[in-house]
Amino acid sequence: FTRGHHSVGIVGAPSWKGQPRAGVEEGPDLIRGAGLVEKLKGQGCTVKDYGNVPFDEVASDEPVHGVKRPRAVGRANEQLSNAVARVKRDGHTSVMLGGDHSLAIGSIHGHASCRGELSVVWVDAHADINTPLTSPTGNIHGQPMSYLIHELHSKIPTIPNFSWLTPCVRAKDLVYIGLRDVDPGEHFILKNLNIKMFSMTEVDRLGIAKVMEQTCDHLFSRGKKPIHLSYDIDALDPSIAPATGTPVTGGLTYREGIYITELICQTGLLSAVDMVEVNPKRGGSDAEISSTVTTAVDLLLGCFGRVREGSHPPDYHVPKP
Ligand code: EXY
Ligand code: MN
Ligand code: MN
Repeated sequence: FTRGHHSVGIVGAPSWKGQPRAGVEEGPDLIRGAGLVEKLKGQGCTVKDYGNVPFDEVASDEPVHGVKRPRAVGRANEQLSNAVARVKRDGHTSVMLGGDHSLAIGSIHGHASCRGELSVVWVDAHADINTPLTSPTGNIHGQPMSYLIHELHSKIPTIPNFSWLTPCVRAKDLVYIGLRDVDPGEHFILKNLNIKMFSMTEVDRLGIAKVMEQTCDHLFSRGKKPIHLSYDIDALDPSIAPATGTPVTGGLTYREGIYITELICQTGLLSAVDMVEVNPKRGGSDAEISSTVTTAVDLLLGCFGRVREGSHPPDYHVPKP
């Protein structure tokens, strides 16, 4: 009674080390606590929760090439890649609950290790494509796409605990939606590699329906690959999702955010989702935290068949008096 039957495997990735603000490691349990599993089952999904990845402790972790906490983030992503690969081998659509957005490195790598070439839809206020050497902050959550893109491989220095990682995404298979805070080095990379992007300007100009139409046209023009949707909650406007580490005003509305998930679901190609950067410690009140977490859950429900017009089981009939 939803669009198709979905088998979902959930992996929690409670790590904050790709950025400096504590609290984002509480994301996975908060999103579960808001009833994610029950609600997915309620809309007809089969769900297996694989629990949280038990990330290894890393003793000393001095910056390298300006990159902060490289060893912890590198090792966590190696562990996460293995966890996501297992979910994919078991035949589920993977749902990775972050944690900060550096965890997309392991999630996408693990996904690609099982499914080969992917389309990546990156919904975010930020492009997260700084190399270690263009990064203004050294925070790896602003860098994950640069480690994953083939075309940037020669620009990435050797970082400890990242030797397991090989690039697995082509620049032409990546689409951004929601951008409004892009660093100069990132902008150069996006333009130079001709990466498809729909900044908030294009969302304003075209409307979200055309943005999704053109996203699908772009991704499907060279054949259909499994889709990896990497959803940063800060893509949404801070009025709806304020509890996040790097909020940027002028973001997606709740309806635009949900529409993206409905259309991605309709492609039938969704193979993995990340939901990242929910940070309760950045919420100013319980209401702000709960609006952020509820939105994260609603976006995930949209990925797996929830439609706003409502739905009914195939055998439904109106009772006779
Ligand atoms: N572009 C900035 C940096 O590289 O540090 C800010 C990145 C924020 C990243 C958030 C997760 O999307
Ligand atoms: Mn991000
Ligand atoms: Mn972001």
